[in-house]
Amino acid sequence: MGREKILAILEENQGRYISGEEISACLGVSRSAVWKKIKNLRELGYKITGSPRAGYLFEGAPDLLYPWEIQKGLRTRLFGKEFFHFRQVGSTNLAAQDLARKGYPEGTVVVAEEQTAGRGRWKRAWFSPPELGIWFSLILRPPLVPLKVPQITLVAGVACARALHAELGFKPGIKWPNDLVCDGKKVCGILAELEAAAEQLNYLILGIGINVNQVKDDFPLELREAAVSLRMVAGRRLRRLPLLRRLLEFLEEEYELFCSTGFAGAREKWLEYQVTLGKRVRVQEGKEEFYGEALDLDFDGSLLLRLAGGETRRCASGEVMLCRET
Ligand code: BT5
Repeated sequence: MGREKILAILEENQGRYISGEEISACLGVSRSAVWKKIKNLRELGYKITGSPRAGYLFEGAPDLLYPWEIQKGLRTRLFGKEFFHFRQVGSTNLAAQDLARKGYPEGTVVVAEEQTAGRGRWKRAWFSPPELGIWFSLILRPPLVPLKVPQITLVAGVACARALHAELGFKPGIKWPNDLVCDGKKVCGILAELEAAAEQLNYLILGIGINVNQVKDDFPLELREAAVSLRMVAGRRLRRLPLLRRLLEFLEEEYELFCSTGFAGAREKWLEYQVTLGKRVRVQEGKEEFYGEALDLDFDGSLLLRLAGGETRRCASGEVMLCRET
């Protein structure tokens, strides 16, 4: 007996008691099999009250990112069809890498309620406390040369911004290349890691971390000024399940568009959400640091800057800090 079937019956009867007999008749299994399933669902966090006379009362599902919950009503062709869920993992990017090496297909998703060693770029740490954010990675196998990977991360930034905008009604900003910010504070980070041999891309892991339900005190001191959660912006607690569904839908749409028609479409949308251009910025590229004005996003995804001396400089990777306007 599948978990989905008993859940479907319980959900259909949400808010009213349904007897164990009725469930067992519907499913064609014994009452003790039903009882075991119910026990298992409760352990997974589902609220199901039992009464010896009346039967079972389904009162709600937990806001956990279980595959069978995400997949319910998920309108994607590929993304999220293979779906791994962890209560706790070191890094979803590393778990996804393992799966990619084992041959798991494009669109495979790894999600964790908590990461104990969440990673940012350049070996920085990503703070990923239990059940308060969406920490996930996607396996991609794009037909592209490794050189185009920075464009995919920009495309992912656009997809996330559009998904949050559509689902929550407010518009996050994109800071080059692909941090999402609200009121100047970081709400989402994206980390792309790839394995390539010569000019051939084997796979790309796209890791995305979104702060959803933290309140200010949930952030460690060193992040309190620079980080924010969607809840802090929206002013209410949010359900993560519909958000993750939306993210996967927008990611698939933008990714397919990018693979079939190139970067131009995403670039236009990036420009609609960006908060970097026209600003004075400090750029750190390796050991080099320079100041300038962010002028434009080039057609290959690089940032074009006008340096203090007047010359133009292209920045393909690096860290951009917006300077405070005085
Ligand atoms: C990023 O790096 O922004 C990429 C973050 C990617 C995280 C996802 S979660 C799922 C997947 N699995 C992983 O292990 N990682 C990916 P970067 O631009 O280097 O930013 C890192 C910096 O952001 C840190 O040095 C902190 O200053 C700050 N930071 C750390 N945790 C944060 C959080 N939860 N919210 C906002 N800022 C944070």
